[in-house]
Formats: sequence, structure tokens, C-alpha cells
Amino acid sequence: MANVVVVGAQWGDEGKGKIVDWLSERADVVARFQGGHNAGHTLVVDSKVYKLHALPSGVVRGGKLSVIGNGVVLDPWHLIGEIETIRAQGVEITPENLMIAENTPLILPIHGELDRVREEAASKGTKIGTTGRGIGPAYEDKVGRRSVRVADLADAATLEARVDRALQHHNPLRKGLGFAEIDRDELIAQLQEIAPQILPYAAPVWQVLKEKRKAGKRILFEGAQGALLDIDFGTYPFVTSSNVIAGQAATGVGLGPTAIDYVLGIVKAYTTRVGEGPFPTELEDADGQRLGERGHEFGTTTGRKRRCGWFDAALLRQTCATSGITGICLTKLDVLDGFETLKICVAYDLDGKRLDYLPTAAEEQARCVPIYEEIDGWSESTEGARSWADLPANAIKYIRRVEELIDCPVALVSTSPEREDTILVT
Ligand code: 2SA
Ligand code: MG
Repeated sequence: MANVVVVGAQWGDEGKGKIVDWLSERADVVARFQGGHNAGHTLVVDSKVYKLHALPSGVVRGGKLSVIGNGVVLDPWHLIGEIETIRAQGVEITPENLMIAENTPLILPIHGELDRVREEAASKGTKIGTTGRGIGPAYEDKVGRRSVRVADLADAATLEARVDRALQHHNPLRKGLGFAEIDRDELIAQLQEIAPQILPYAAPVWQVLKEKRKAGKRILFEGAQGALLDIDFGTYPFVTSSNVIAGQAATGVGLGPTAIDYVLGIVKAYTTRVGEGPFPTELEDADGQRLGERGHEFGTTTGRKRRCGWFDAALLRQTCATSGITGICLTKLDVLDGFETLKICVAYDLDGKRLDYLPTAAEEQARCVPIYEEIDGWSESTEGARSWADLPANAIKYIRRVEELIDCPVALVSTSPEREDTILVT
């Protein structure tokens, strides 16, 4: 398979890092196409743990080109810090193996501040539960045509003009919030100081990828967050500020949709969500606690506890459609080991009417009651299973039922964070 997009098909944290790493062995280029350092991808390679936020997972493997595409919002100070951390773990990062699209918008300190202030001021019901990394405000500036982009760092006059434009918006906004105005010269000086560390990685990514394709090289598109956090198709407004779904892979690096050959959806065998917003199958009982404990469900970026619940096939049918998912990888199956009975949400009850999808209106979403199907669990351990034959019969039944309900084939099953503990379903 030539060019593969990996997307989270739930609310993120489905275990994309491991699968991207596993697939990157066969790829020449690994590209991030949306989000920023709100992502948290944990990789375990030869028992060494790498926690990546802004860097594509390909960096930890030698001989790959890692790309940060224009669909990403980039905090240059964070990136340099992350590069230093990963370098200290023995990984080589150079302008030969890392490229940043010149048209990538930057996350500035004002964005992080605004993000956190808004969250603190919000009350229950309006709070989003963001990562506080400035992602939303940075995307607002991109769409508002007032971003400072990577290429602007190269020319003093352009940089000044861009900063002035951004501050024309931000300073009055800050005043309204009771904050001190941003000193333009200070911000320009900060950007000029970081510029020489960022610019060596800047490249016309769209052109580089065009040439790579011509040369028959394989591109792996690494999604962050999950399809239900998509700005258009997620549980709006409790979403992130980028398009997360697979179509963004093309726009987010500068290739056309015809460059995508396969979309792999990463799906946890149950459901988790970090942050606020609707979650129909959420469990606030001992079962939910058990999923969280056994699954080590804490955010990689913020350490926040993730909310846990049963598998929701109705939501999956939706994300398989909006991302055009070709096949799924089912992860963390072992967390379900030992449950006597498992539940799968197959549809919702809305005022006595059966719905096989989650309605768009927030107020209707809140009234949806999951309709569950019960399925027998298994007592055996599936942790570390590497073939179909290693799985208990009931675990196979569970996987097959999931496949049937979401109407999408299961291509891979992951049974531990170790890359070898993966079952290729043929
Ligand atoms: P933001 O910061 O503006 O993108 O937040 C908006 C919503 O998107 C959710 N979001 C995430 N959900 C799961 N995982 C994410 N990444 C980190 C991780 C999260 C962490 O991989 O563990 O460490 O807390 C991620 N990034 C954004 C967020 O919770 C809001 O609901
Ligand atoms: Mg994560």
C-alpha cells in the first residue's frame, strides 16, 4: 500500500503512536497534517519510551523524512524544546530528516494565554476542556488572515508587518479582558531570536512531497486527536480547532486527495474522552473506573484523567464514513479481559425513536440514550497476543461483531504497546 493516512476514529488517544511507528518502517516520509502540540503520541521502541507532541513519530526511526505540514499550528519555542528532549534520548534530528512547511502558521505566546484565560473564565457547560496550548486562538488567526507564518521569520520587514497586523486584533481584545497590551518590539525580538533555530527546517513541503511521489516514495500521514474532535464533524463546540478527518491529510501538506491510497482508522476496543462534551456511553461506575485503571487512561500532554465508557458502534459508523476509512485497527483489546459481560452501543433512543447516528444538535445529543447489545466477555488474557489463534473465542466474536456493526473491516488488532504485539487480520 503506497500512501496511508492514520486517523483516530474516536476522541483521540486510540493508540495511534504505536501503529504509526509500526507502519513507518515501510514509509519513506511521515507527515503531520493538523493540530499542534496538543497531541500526545507515546512510542515504545526497544523498551525506550518517547513522548512526542509536535514532532512526527517518524523522527525516532532512522532514514525517514519527517514533515510538519501547513495544516499544523506550530509553537516554535515548544518545538525547539521538544527537539532537545528527543535528541537527549539519542535521536538525530537535522534539516535532512525534519522539514517544516514554510506556510505553517505559528502559535504565539498570546494564543496560549488567551486559550487558558477563556477556559478559566468559562463556566460548566461552556468550558471546552482544551489542552491550554493555544491551538484554538492560533487557528482563529490563521482563518482571520493575521497569522505569523514560518516563512515570515526570514525577513525583518515582513515579520514586523505580520506582528503589527496580529496585534491590531489582539491588543484591543486584551484590553477588553483587562490585560496589558503586548509590546510589539518585544514580540518581534522574541521571534527574531527563535527564527535562526526554526528556519533551517523550513521547506516548500508541497514541492518536496511532489518530488517524493514522483520518485515512488511512500508517505505516511499521521493524524492527531480523533475524528469526533473534528471542527466540522465532531461534537461541536466541544472539539479541537482543526479538521481531523482524513481528507485534511491532503490539504494539510499540499497534495491532492488522489495522493491517498488507504485510510486506517485507529479504534479503541472501548471509548475514552478527555475534556468536556457529550459522551453517550460514558460509565461513571466501577466498570468505567476499571477501564481507566487497566487502560492507564491519562492524557500524555496534560496528564488529565480520561473519561471511559463502552464501545459506541453508532459513532464509529459515522467516523468511518466522514474519514472514508478503508480498514480499522482495534487497540487495547486486553483492557476488556475479564469482564463477564461487555456492552456495545448499537444505536440511540431519542424520545422513543431509534437513531443509528448521533444527531448534530447538541440539545438532541444530550437526550440520546444508548441502546446496548450485550455480548459475553472472556476470562483469558489477550495481552500480547500475536495471532488470531492466541485469542479466546469470545474475543474473536467481539471483534467480528464490531466489524459487522460499524460496517468496516478490522485490518489489525493491537494487544499491547509493544509493536510486535499486533495481529494482522487477513
Ligand atoms: P484543544 O487544546 O483546543 O485542541 O482542545 C480542544 C478539545 O480537543 C481535545 N484534545 C484532545 N483529546 C485527546 N487527546 C489529545 N491529546 C493529548 C493526548 C491530551 C492530553 O494525546 O493525551 O494530554 O490531555 C487532545 N488534544 C486535544 C481536548 O481535550 C478538548 O476536548
Ligand atoms: Mg494521545
